[in-house]
Amino acid sequence: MSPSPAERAEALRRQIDEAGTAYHERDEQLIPDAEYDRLVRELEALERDHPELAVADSPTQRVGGKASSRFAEVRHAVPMLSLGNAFSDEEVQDFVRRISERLRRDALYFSAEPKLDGLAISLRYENGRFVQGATRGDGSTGEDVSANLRQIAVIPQELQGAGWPDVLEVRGEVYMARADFEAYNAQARLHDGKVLANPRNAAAGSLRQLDPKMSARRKLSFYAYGTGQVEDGDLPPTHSATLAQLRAWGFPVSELCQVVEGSAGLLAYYRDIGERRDGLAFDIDGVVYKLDDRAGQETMGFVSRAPRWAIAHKFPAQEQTTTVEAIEIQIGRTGAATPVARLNPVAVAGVIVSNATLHNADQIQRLDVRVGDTVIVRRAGDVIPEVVSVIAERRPAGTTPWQMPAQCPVCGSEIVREEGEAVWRCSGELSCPAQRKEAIAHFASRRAMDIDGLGGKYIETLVDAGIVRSVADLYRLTRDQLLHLKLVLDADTPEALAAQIGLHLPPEGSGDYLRAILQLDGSDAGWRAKALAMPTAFAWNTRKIATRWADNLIAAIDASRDTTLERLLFALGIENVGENTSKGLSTWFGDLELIRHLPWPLFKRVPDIGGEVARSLGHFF
Ligand code: 9MJ
Repeated sequence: MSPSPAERAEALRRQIDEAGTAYHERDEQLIPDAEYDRLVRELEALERDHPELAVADSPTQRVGGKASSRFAEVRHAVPMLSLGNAFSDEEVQDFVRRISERLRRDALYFSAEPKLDGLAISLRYENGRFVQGATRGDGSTGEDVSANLRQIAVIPQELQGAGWPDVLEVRGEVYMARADFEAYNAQARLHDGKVLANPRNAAAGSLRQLDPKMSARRKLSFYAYGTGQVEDGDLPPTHSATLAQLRAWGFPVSELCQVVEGSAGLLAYYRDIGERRDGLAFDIDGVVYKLDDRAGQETMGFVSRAPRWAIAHKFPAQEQTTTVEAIEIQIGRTGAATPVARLNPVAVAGVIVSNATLHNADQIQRLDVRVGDTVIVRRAGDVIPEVVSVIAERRPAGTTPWQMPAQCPVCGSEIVREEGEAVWRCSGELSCPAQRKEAIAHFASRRAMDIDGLGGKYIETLVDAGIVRSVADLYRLTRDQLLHLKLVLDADTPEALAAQIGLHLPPEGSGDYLRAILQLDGSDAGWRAKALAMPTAFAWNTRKIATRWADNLIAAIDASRDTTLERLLFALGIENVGENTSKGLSTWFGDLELIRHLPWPLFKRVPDIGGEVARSLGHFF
């Protein structure tokens, strides 16, 4: 039975409160922001449809968390509000239409700003001196974090220029730049291993450190985006001019702030910033639009917790929750064993994600990811999706910590870790089919031997069928072998394959049909080998395409015989030998035979080649 609206509202309030308290008071993230937003919206809709369910202490009526008791309380003379959210173009158009109707104006100008993902704070200046800084808290009462804010270099202690009001509260976001976050974690890994989950938690956590010295260890930044109390003095009549004034008084204001017209201008800004997002120095989770003129803002006023003249337009969530179905090992070219989480497929920012990297065994241990866990996965730009954290509250009973298997799942060789190294490796080297496939793919890649057309799936089959064991075997492939390979692999159903190789399939459902299909079962390398050897009568067009591919590939392999020493050395995939080292070796020695027979310590004579690279070369040859 589905819950009644009252029960559902109660459950939503509990979930939202739990997540909100953890987030605002313990800097802990129980669920991704997108899921939090979704729960709040569901509750809002429910309270709209059933006004009798709306209660005064509902999370829909509140802003942020309540002040925690460790710091002195600060009452905000002007409340610190939060922003309503828009998730679609239509919601942005509605926002603009509401203002247009209320103000009876067609041309509307907005200040469009990046929405930083940090911690909102208010800075109080009296007669040009910084006197107090506070967090937002519940919007009316926050925490006095002045001592920690004084550690932030970009926050002025004294205002520059002249003409500031006697009392001026400047509001903005404290955040940690991505580079500072990475640098902090790199240090933490070397020392106590206490790495921070993301830049937002890093910023929030350090502002709420009781010891300002701890706070100072983490490099925080600040952008101003508004004002609070203003007494005995005036600010310019528009938001954009106010930002310019704040900049002149010494506050950092984002260069990305821009004045645009109407919903078309807002949406164009949204797309532009969305495209630049991955390249920014800091995390943003959307953009903010604010009606530019203050008179219009005053007419629009507020609804319970947010101004009617501003809205946050969120980017599609880059994080989602899902469950871990399995943790498997992927073996790379140099044998590195990377654990990969197989996930219950989930859409993240418009792409279905079913695998996420766990980076290495240390990372798994740190996150304590287990099969069956509910996890937060993140996909940002072109990077491989990753598991960010585990939602401990949702762990089912009976799970066990994950352990690196002792043997390579592909070849059965021991998986080992060298002293002081983070990565575990399959010790099978080129006897491991996984490493062999990767080595061959690297050999054929564009910057190496540039053998165009030899994609991963062909290499996979050639290695599985035992036709190619080493890169040397590529040079023994015949046109007919490649032709058959292509025909077999490109057939995507048993029927198509059967037709291509001239096999008559018995009626579907009969035992003979099953036996015939089993012979064709793509999961068994054996059938491929069989099919490769089968004399056939092919559909003419398929054959023509396959023939052209095979001819081109044979030509590309042939052409690669005539390459440079530098490319060949790089193509061999010797550990620690990249393009630069290959170039150095090639210039220095000029001859493969010489390199092959050189006693390894002599490699150290080459500029930029150290002991480790020299040993790798010695080991390889
Ligand atoms: C952020 N987070 O970057 C506001 N914000 O304005 C910007 N937040 C805001 N503006 C009024 N750029 C309340 C919050």
